[in-house]
Amino acid sequence: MRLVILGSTGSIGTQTLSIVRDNPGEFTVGAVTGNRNVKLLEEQAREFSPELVCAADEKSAADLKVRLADTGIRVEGGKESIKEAAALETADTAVVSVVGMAGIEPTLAAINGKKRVALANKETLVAAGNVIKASLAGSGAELIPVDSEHSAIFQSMLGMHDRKEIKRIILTASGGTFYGKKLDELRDVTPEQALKNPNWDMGAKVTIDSSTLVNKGLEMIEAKWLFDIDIDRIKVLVHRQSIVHSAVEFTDNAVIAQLGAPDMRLPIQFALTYPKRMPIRGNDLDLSECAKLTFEEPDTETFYALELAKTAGRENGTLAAVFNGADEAAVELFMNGRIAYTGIAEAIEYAMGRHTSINDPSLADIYEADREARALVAERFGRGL
Ligand code: MN3
Repeated sequence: MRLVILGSTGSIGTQTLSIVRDNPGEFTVGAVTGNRNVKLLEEQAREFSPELVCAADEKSAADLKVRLADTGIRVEGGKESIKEAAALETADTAVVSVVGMAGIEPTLAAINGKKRVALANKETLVAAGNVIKASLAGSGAELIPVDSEHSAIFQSMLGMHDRKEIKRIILTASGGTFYGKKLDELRDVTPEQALKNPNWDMGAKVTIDSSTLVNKGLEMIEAKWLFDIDIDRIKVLVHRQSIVHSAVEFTDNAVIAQLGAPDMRLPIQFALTYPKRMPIRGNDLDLSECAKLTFEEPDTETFYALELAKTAGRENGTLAAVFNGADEAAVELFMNGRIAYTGIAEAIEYAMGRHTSINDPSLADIYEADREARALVAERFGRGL
C-alpha cells in the first residue's frame, strides 16, 4: 500500500512513519508534506524515498530543494502542492494529519482523487462536515477515522447489520488535567499547568483542548458527521484510565467497546489496514493489571464548552466553525498569557452568541465564519487581562 502523509512532521505523521518503518513490504511512501520543519522533512525524505516532498511554507520549500538536490526527489512548496500530494496518482491512502483549517482542502483533494482518507485532522469534519459528506457521496473514496475515540466507535460498529440498530454512541474522555476542579479554582491556571496530560502524549493545542473538554466537544461534532448520528445521541463519559476508547450501544442494549493501551499506533495502523489487522509490537493491554475502570458524567458546569459544542453540533451550519475558530484564537491568547484559562470557554461563548449561522454552508461561508470568530475573540479579549 502506498501512502501520502500530509503533516508528516507532527505527532500523528511521525507515528505513521514509524508504522511504515516497522512493516517493510507492507507500505511505501509516495509523498510527505509539512510546514516549516525542513530538517525533519529532509530526514524523512532520505529514509522513505517518496516521489514528492512538499512544504506549505514557500521559503521552507526553497530550503528543502537545496537540501534534497542530490536525491532526485521532487520538492514543491505552497498550499496547492499539499493538495497535489493529497491526490498523488500512485497512492492508495492519504493520511491527513495536517493541523487546523488547512486540513479541509487537502482532504477534499484526496476524496476527489478517490483515495482512502485516514483522517486525523479535526477541523475538516467539525467545520466542513456538510461539504465533506457531499463530496464523499458516490466518490469512490472512503473516510476512515484515526482519532482513537472515533476509531473505537468505527471498530465497535463493524459487523453491524443495520444502522437503525445503533441506540447511541458512548464517547469516552480522559477528563483532562483539571478533572475534579471547579470553575473558581481554574482562573489562575498557567499554560504550564494546563500542558500536563497524564495519559496521552499530544501537541500543545490538543492538550489544552483536552483540559477544557473542547477537544471532546470537537470530537462529538466529528462523530456526528462520521457516523451520521444526532449529536444528542452521543453521550460523553469521563473515563480516567483511557482504556475503553469509546463504545456503541445498540437497540438490544448490547454495548460494544474497543479497549487498548493508550497508543495511537493502533488507530493509525487500523485506518491504513482496515479491514485487516496487523501485529503491533509492545503496549499490549493486560486487563488483569487494570485495577479498576471508572466511568462518570462530565462536570458540564465547570467544563461548559462541552455544552457549547452540543449547541453548535445540533445544527448543520457555520456555528461549529465558530466554536472551533474562537477556541483556537482563545487558546493562543491563553498560551501568550493574555487571557485567563477560564477565558477560553468565555471567548467561545461570546463568539457563538454573536454569530448568525448559515445553514448548509459553502467552503467560503465556513472560512468566513472562522475568520469572524477569530476577529471577535481578538477584538473582545485580545487586549489582555
Ligand atoms: Mn481523541
